[in-house]
Amino acid sequence: MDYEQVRAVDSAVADALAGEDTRQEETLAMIASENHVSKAVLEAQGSALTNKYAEGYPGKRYYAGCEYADEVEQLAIDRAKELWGAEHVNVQPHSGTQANQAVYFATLDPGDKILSLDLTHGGHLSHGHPANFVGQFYEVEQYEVDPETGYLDYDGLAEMADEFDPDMIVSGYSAYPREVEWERIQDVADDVGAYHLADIAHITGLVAAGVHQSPVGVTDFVTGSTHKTIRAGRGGIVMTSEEHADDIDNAVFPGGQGGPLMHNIAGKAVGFKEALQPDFEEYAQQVVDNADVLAETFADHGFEVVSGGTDTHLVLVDLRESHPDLPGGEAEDALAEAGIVLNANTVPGETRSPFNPSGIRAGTPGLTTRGFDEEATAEVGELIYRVVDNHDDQRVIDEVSERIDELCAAYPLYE
Ligand code: DSN
Repeated sequence: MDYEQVRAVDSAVADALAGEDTRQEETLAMIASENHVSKAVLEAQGSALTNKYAEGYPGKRYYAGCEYADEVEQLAIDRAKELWGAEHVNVQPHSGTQANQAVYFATLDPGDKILSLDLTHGGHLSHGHPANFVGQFYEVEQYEVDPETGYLDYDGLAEMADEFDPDMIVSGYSAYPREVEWERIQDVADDVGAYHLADIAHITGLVAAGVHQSPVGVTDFVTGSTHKTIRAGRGGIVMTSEEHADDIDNAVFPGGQGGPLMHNIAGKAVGFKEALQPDFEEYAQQVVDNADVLAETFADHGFEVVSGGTDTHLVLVDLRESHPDLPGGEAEDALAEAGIVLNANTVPGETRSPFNPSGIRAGTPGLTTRGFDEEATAEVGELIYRVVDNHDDQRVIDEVSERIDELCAAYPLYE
């Protein structure tokens, strides 16, 4: 985009926006939680709906002039119901964390007990980290993955639930590469009489496309964000049954938010329509196929891949075996210099600081949106290994950077 209007008012912001466009075009976005939305979603998010207050819900607003806001929000709701097969959907949460907040607020009292996965094992801040409001308002215990296999320890989770007697069990993760067996966790929740929240923020698109099993209709609540594998722009979503519909709607508004971000809800509506097209299933399958190839390539070169592979869109590498002196943050920096943007990540059994942990996390949603297939992704896997293995060799970083430039030009983003 040329940002002509912005430039006329504010050249500093116009320069930064143009710089970001170029950065996204000329580097590979491999942060597993990121993706690239279509120009249609961008346009909807940049629309005049940003001006509109629409507190309330379609047909029942606290402001006049909501006829188009109603139309857009109802379309987003109806399309989400069709995509995920949910009885009730709330599309107003500003983010995945605020979607989780709504579920806690609807179901728990301060001091109630939450059982969730530890952050360093793949959980999310909003599942109960002490620095997050969840860790401070509720009593939280955390389960872990099996240190040997990297898979969820379902039996350990059941034992912990038995002892801790939680009011809420949280499943769904930020850095867990394997398929989640929602029904096994639901059985545990049933046994101890706890609610079950499945946070599918990372895998919304995979679930919608049927390439990962769905928790909808299995767990009490499903939350997600709308800008990751589903490509519908920034925001959050809550799905539940009719039984909990009013409680969730009241917890989102007025419980936790004021006016909904109607321009973002327009983006969600457009992105959901795109995801309802037949080619979205192909996209989601390709995301998983590409991640599988990436994991294989890493393993072939000697990286320790957590859990030995992936069933999803992400691959987690524990660098401690192959590169014991290289913290994830330094690997992240060297890769960024070469044009491969991913993030350092904690790994199960983490021994370093969360600010400079022992692993790196790589995702394929962004590459796949650009059109990368398995062959192209395997090449990226090799380039990643090369940079990590030669992180202090500027010549190698420059060579890889040149190849990344070629790949970005061959798979353009916004033509
Ligand atoms: N912070 C995001 C991630 O990178 O996984 C999740 O919200």
